[in-house]
Parts: sequence; C-alpha cells; structure tokens
Amino acid sequence: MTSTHRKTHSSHWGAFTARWQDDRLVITPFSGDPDPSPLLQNMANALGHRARIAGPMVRRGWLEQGPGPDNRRGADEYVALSWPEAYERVAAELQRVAGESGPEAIFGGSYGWSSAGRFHHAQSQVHRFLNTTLGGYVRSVNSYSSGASAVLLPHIIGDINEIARRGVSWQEIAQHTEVMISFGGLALKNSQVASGGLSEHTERGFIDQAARRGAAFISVSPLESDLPAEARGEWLPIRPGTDAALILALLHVLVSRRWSDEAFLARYCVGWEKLVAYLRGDADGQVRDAAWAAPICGIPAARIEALAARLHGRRVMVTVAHSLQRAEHGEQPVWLGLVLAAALGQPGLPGGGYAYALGALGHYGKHHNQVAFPALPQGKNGIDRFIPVARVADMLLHPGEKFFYNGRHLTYPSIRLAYWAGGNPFHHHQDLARLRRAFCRLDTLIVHETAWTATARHADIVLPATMTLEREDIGGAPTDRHLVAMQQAAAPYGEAKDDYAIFTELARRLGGEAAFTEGRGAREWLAHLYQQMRERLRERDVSVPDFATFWQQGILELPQDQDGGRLLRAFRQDPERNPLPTPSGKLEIFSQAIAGFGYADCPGHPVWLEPQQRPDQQHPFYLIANQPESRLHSQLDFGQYSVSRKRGGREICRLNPDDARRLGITTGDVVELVNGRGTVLASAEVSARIMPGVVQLPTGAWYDPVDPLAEKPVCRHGNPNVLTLDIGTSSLSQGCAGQITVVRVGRFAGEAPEVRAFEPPVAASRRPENSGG
Ligand SMILES: Nc1nc2c(c(=O)[nH]1)N[C@H]1C(S)=C(S)[C@@H](COP(=O)(O)OP(=O)(O)OC[C@H]3O[C@@H](n4cnc5c(=O)[nH]c(N)nc54)[C@H](O)[C@@H]3O)O[C@H]1N2
Ligand SMILES: Nc1nc2c(c(=O)[nH]1)N[C@H]1C(S)=C(S)[C@@H](COP(=O)(O)OP(=O)(O)OC[C@H]3O[C@@H](n4cnc5c(=O)[nH]c(N)nc54)[C@H](O)[C@@H]3O)O[C@H]1N2
Ligand SMILES: [Mo]
Repeated sequence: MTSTHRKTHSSHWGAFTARWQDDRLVITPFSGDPDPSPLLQNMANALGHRARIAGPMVRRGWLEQGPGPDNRRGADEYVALSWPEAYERVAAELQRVAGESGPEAIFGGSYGWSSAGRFHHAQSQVHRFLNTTLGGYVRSVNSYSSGASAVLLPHIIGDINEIARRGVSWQEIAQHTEVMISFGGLALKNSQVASGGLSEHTERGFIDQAARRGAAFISVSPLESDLPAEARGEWLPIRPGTDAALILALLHVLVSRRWSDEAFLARYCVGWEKLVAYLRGDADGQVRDAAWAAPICGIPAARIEALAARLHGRRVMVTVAHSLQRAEHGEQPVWLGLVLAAALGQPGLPGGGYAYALGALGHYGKHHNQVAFPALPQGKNGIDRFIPVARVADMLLHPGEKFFYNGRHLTYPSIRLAYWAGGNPFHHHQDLARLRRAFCRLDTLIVHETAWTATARHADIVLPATMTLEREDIGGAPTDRHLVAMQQAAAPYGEAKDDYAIFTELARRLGGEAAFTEGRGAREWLAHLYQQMRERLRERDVSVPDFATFWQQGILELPQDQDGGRLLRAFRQDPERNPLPTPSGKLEIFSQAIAGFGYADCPGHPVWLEPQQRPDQQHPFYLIANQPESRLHSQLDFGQYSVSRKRGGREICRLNPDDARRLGITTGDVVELVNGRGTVLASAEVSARIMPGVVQLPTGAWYDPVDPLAEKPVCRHGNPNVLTLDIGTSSLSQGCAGQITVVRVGRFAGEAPEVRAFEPPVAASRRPENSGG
C-alpha cells in the first residue's frame, strides 16, 4: 500500500497531497493554498513512528484484578491482547456497567479534536456507538476553546456562530477598517488551524492588504509575537488577565471626554447607564479610570488615555482572543470587548464592530458554504445528564455534589466507565496530578488512540486507531470552499483499525450492529453523506459531480454565501424590526438574566474582579500556557516539525532578558517552573518579545512525569498543564481557565533527566492464569 501516485488528503492545518518516494512520504501543500502551514511536515514521519500503538493492550492491574478504582493508572505495565479478546473484554465491560448502573454511569463526552475527515471523526463515532448500542451516555457541553464565551455571548449578543463570529469578514476588514484593536493579538500561528480542514490560509494576505491601505493594528498582549509582522502594528504589553480593567478605563475615558456614541448606545443597547454608574463608582466610591487601571494592567495612565483617543472617531474593529476567556472570570473581557465596540458606535458598520475570536482559528472571518457537508448522525442520547466540559475531574472526584451552571444547579453524576476516542485529556485538562487521581476513581477507562499519548498510558484498555492517511474520508468545513477526498496513502500501522471498524465489531457483539452501521461500510457512508450534500445543492440549482467522479478528481469547489454580516447590518438599519436573538432584542451591556442568577463571580454587567492567581513572593511569574506554533495541541508532537522546534527534546520556555539576567538564565539552559501542583522542565529562550514578569510555555508537549504517581509530579518534557489550576471560569459558564497561572522560575541544577515521552511502554507478558495475580 505504498503507491507512488499522488493522493489528495486533508488535515486540520491544510489540504495536501501525499506520495511515496522510495520509503519516504512526500507531503506537498495544496496548490491553491496561498500560505500553507509548516505543520504539514509533522505528517511526513508520523505513520511508522515508534510512538504509534501497534496492537490492542490491557493494563496489567485491570487484567489481573478486574475493573475498579486503582491508583496504579499512569504507572502500570501493559499486556498485549489479540483483537478478538480485546473486543470480548470491552463488550463485556460495557455490558456489565450499563447493566448494573445504566448508561448514566458511562462518560462518553470524549472531548478532543480528533482528525480532519468528517466520517471517521472519532468523537462522532463514539457518540453514535454509545447511543445506538447502549442507549446513551453522560455528555459534556461547550469546549476548552470557548467555554466562557459560548455561554455568555448568547445572553448578550445572540448565537455565537451566527452573530459573534459571522458578523465580520476578513475581506471587509481589509477594505474598511481603520483601527483594529486586538486583545490577545492575531497570531498567525493560530489561524493556521481550523477544525475539519483549511484549504486556504488567507489571514496573512488580508492583514497585509489592510496595513498597506493604512489600517492601524494594535495588539494588546503579553507577547509581541501575537502580532504578525505584516500588520506593521503596535504592541501594547499588558499584564495577563487584566484586560477587563484596561477596557473599563478606556470606557471611562470615552465617557468623560464625551466621546461615547450615546445615540448608538441608547438605540441598540440596554444597560449602558448601569455600566456608567459602575465606571463612576456610584455604589462603591471606586472610579474606574486610567489612573485606577494603570497599576493593575502595568500600562501607564497616559498611554491608556492616548489609546482611547486613537479609537475615537475611527472605523474600529475590536477582537478578543479565545485566550482571554480561558482564565478566571474569562467572561469579563469578552463582554467588555463588545461594550467597547458599542461605545464607539461600531457594530453593524462595514469593517467596524466586534469580531469575537477573529484570528484565533482559520475559519473565523470567512464566508460560509451554501450547504455544509453533513455530519455523521449521532442517534439519540437517552441520557439527559451533562457537565460543562472542563469540569471532568470535579465530576469524577465529587459524584453527587452540586454545581452552578448558567442559571442551573446541577449534580455531578456517578461515573464508573469513561470512553475516550479522539481526544487527549492529559493534554487539554488542568492540574494533571489531580486529573490522574480523578481517573483512578473509575472502574474502567477505554481509549482509542493512534499513538501512546499520556491518556493512552492511563487507560485500562487501549485500542490502536488508524491515522487519516491509512483510511478514506472526506475533509471539509462549513467555511472552507474546498471539499477534499482524503484518499488512502498507506496501509494501517501494525494491527491498527479504523474507529468505525472497531465500533462496528463492538456493536455486533452488543447486538446493535444494524443500528450502528445502517448496513453501510465506510466507503458507502462516504458516498451516502456526499449524496446528501449533492441533493441539498441540487435544491439550490447547483450541480456537482457524482461521488465516483468527485473521488477521482480529489477536490471539489463549493458555492459560498457572501453575506455573513447581514444580521447585524439589518439590526443596525432597524433594531425594532430586526432584533437580535437576546432577551431584549438588543446588545446587552446589562443582562437581566445573568443578574437574576445572582453569581458574585459574574454579575449582571461586566466588571473587574481580582483573580485568585496573582504573582506573589513564592510565585513571582505569570505563566502563559498558550497554543503551540509547531503543532495542533498534542497531535503529532513526535512529528519532525514539532521536534525541530524543541531543544534537547524539551519544549521551549520564553522569558524576558531582564528576568533572565536576574535569575542567571541564558538561552539553552534547562529551567524549572514550579508551583504547588508540580514542576515542569523546559529549555529556556531569552527574548525581548515577551514582557517582564511573564514566562511562556506553550501547550502540547506530551506529559512525561519522572514519577507518574508523585503527588506533585515533575514533567521532564514541558507540559504546562502540570502547573495550571483546575477551576471553572465562573459559576455562569464553568469554562476552562488554563491559559494563565503563576510559577517560580529557576535554572535547573544538575543533570536534567532524559525525555522519554515518545518511548512506548514496554509490553509485559501475561502471567500464567493461576499465579495469584
Ligand atoms: N493550559 C492550557 N490548556 C489548554 C489550552 C490552553 O490554552 N492552555 N487550550 C485548550 C483548547 S482551546 C483545546 S481545543 C484543547 C485541545 O485538546 P485535545 O483536542 O484533546 O487535543 P489534541 O491533541 O488535538 O487531541 C486529539 C487526540 O486525538 C487523537 N486522534 C487523532 N485522530 C484520531 C483518530 O482518528 N482516532 C482516534 N481514536 N484518535 C485520534 C490524537 O492522537 C490526539 O491524541 O486543549 C485545551 N487545553
Ligand atoms: N498552531 C496552532 N494553532 C492553533 C491551535 C494549536 O494547537 N496550534 N489550537 C487552535 C484552537 S483549538 C483554538 S481554541 C485557538 C485558540 O486561540 P487562542 O486561545 O486565542 O490562542 P492562544 O495562543 O492560546 O492565545 C493567544 C494569545 O493570547 C495572549 N494572551 C494570553 N493571556 C492573555 C491575557 O490575559 N491578555 C491578553 N491581552 N493576551 C493574552 C497570549 O500571548 C497568546 O499567544 O487556537 C487554534 N489555533
Ligand atoms: Mo480549542
């Protein structure tokens, strides 16, 4: 299966062709992509990498003692299983748990990005499997990406996808915007990626076009690198987690200079007067002006005043990155970004207004396809219990306890079994030692993985999944005008199987095969889903070739809808006839609904709230744990591009020259980042592009603890989630707050331990049946 023909294929970071040259896989970006991503090269050496999982495996403790809570998870040996025995054991265990406790004891949220390819999308597969064979599962809602904003924005502007994200296009910004102020920047490293696929990387070009026309870009961020060089913009360093205070001060300047657009605020918004009272400090005597914000944000008051003057009277676009809301009280800067745009009178104007998270992913600010490629139907989940996704460890550690969420008082379910396919909680979750303790409470953890991630290493049963290049699929996203036939380029690694094939066999053993497969094999599903899209297009008088022709030609261009901003424009034209889908029909600067929930950590209008994590004597530095430029999350961390961006096999941690000098650290030193949750080693890089008092270590280095059972583990590779705090953003949304924490930084003394993250666990042999176990 090593054909020398070019195969078309796709990934979350771009479309490409793959071709074998001798025994080397040559990856060539899609010719229509103006700015292809270097992440593509992570795939070149991935297929046969030793970190891949070659066959089904079972954890020794589970094999010998049977299901049940077990503190050895993460440190145990693995024993190889044949596929028939693996199927037998998984099916029996699902049957046992569902029989004894019902599907409400099974957690099937399985959060994670999986791979591009809409049919084999692992999360859809596992959900469909649990629904059709067991009647359902406990699910998770929202995402690690936008945990706080996904709950907040519907209250204050309306549906997050329709209005907050579709309101503004890059094209329009390139043509009309005069000032683009981006809280959290517009890092091109981030817009390389879009879930489902991204055939054209256009952000760099649009930013360049806007800057050439004279648009001014201002990036408010602790890191200079969040602003692309093409923007020729201005970097305004800010202390992490303090943007809400800065925006309040900007609003105060606008009000006191009579620069606020009172006509806009009166006609299109509710609650402005309540916020003005808060800015003046009517209730508590605290004026929120530039002098008040300056020491909080680390920005001189005069600079805040000057910034407000630059925004006044211009066509301004405000963006707030996802990162700002992945933090304590993350709702506040998201809400205030909208208020700033409203106070400047911008929403609904061409090139003006608020574009939440624009630039954070490659599919924001793009046009939408007239017809989206259909998702694999997931069936009906008979269990109506859920958690906000980032509360997974709380759920496992505190079954039966109550928690607040978006006006509801919910109870954590009692989970016995978790099933994970297509996600890596030991990448995405916070406080990994706590997460391990939480997973140790389970009877059973089942994981499908392509490679030996830390999540696979904590599982009781590990089933090897194929990578996309080893199967056929269709790549597409609602904002990508190319649909890509993901043709198979290689035979499966070892005994790996497609998630679909694994679930089909399990469903057969559980008596649900017909419901799960509907009688279709993988190729038939692709043809079936394609045909559905083709029919919907035909209803709009668009004709596209049949499946066989599409498959052979490899790439299909789809018609798009050019008018994403129409809802906001219509609202601006006539807010009474075209109200927003909020309770008041207007932009909500004050939300009666949120106020009614009575949450001290998220009141009825946006406010500044002190976070509990602030630098102190013991932890003098902020740690920014942001998205990595060298890969998508933890995916293909062993790939050649990701590895080339490490030093000595360790992830790189950036710090400011002043801090480095004081601590006696130079580029290339191994440093340790320490707090009450653990220690992380990384390779230091001294850089003036990060503000003093802040260090940055991206996410995604595979968790590699020296002693996996340690209460405060030491990760020798550089996974910042050892250090981050596992708390919700607020009672409103309970989102992930992993972007920022506080640490102590020092040079690592002595011989640094070798990184072992990509060494698979040693396959232990099975002990004779009656050796006592
Ligand atoms: N501290 C901190 N933590 C964060 C963030 C942060 O900013 N700071 N960001 C958060 C965000 S925004 C996100 S979205 C999450 C991302 O967290 P995840 O989405 O969980 O991270 P990925 O590494 O993409 O995990 C996908 C996993 O699926 C596997 N996989 C790929 N294809 C297949 C397949 O076909 N079948 C199977 N069975 N498996 C497959 C991959 O090998 C990989 O291990 O992380 C979050 N965590
Ligand atoms: N290459 C690559 N791209 C990705 C991903 C990836 O893993 N790799 N993940 C994708 C996913 S799933 C998502 S959700 C998006 C996430 O998009 P974001 O969450 O926006 O991405 P981050 O890189 O975590 O953060 C963006 C920048 O915000 C800045 N920042 C952090 N804290 C603060 C703060 O308090 N105030 C201000 N003003 N700035 C702050 C940091 O310097 C950081 O570089 O990225 C997507 N893009
Ligand atoms: Mo995300």
